[in-house]
Amino acid sequence: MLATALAPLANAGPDIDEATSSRPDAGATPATARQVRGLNAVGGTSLGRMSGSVSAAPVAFKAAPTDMVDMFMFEVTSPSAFTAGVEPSTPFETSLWLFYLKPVSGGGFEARPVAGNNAKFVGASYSQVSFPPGSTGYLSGVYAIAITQRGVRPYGYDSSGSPVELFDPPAVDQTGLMLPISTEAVLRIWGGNPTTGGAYGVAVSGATFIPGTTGTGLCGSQLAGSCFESGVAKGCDDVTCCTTVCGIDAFCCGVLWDELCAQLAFQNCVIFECPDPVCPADLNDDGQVNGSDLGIMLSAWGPCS
Ligand SMILES: [Ca+2]
Ligand SMILES: [Ca+2]
Repeated sequence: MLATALAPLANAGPDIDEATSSRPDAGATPATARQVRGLNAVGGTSLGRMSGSVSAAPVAFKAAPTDMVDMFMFEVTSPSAFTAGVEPSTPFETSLWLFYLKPVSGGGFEARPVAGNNAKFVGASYSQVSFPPGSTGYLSGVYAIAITQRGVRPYGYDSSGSPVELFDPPAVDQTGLMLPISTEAVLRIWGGNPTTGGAYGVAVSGATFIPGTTGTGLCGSQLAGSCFESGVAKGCDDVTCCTTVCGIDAFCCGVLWDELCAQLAFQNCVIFECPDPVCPADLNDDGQVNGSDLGIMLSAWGPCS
């Protein structure tokens, strides 16, 4: 009994939900995906479960569809050990889509197809995806999973800009991995006509939170996270704000974008545009209420003489 009690649980890592304080819905592309990261991720905390919800939203061929796709970005530590499986209690028919993320010049990533699945077994409403058996070209690194209702599929563009399938069609019985038609193809849009939706959970093995050393020190790197939230990376996702804050405190780009850096962002990056003609807090009359006005107020702070 003791051995049983001490046995490691499968998927024993911390959970991640699609919603953050600043963004309630995981997007459908790498630029808008929920990044699985957090302060407790330093050192590579294992990822156990991803959760969220998708809704019935009949929209065909949209780069950023209404909530019929939720994408998560995370670190795969061992491609051969990686699996992601929708929980059987998820109340709608699902598909899972695994993408390799290729960095592109200028920042960001292209999502390239790896594998998809509709049904874990014949008749299953839920999906499970892994790397294609025998594939050796996939290394540890940042990957993305998208969950959709079944029937929603990812597409690239052909040379004339028309949508083309990224994956082979599903088997008649919906089981097995759908493999890429071309591993060089790039996710551009999603198509489908989902009529159901609901809350889902996806159990994950062989993956971790994105480590804090990924995308280090790059102002504007989307891996760096929001300027207004503490994170595990150096820098933040807005180039202008990141440059401003790191000019004040080099720690934010040199070591870690911590809570103090997020506070500096609030103090120096949030700009309230003043309506004409009067804005009492615009002390220097430059049309904005920002840190400059706060500085003027603070420099005059104290007892009247
Ligand atoms: Ca969602
Ligand atoms: Ca979504």
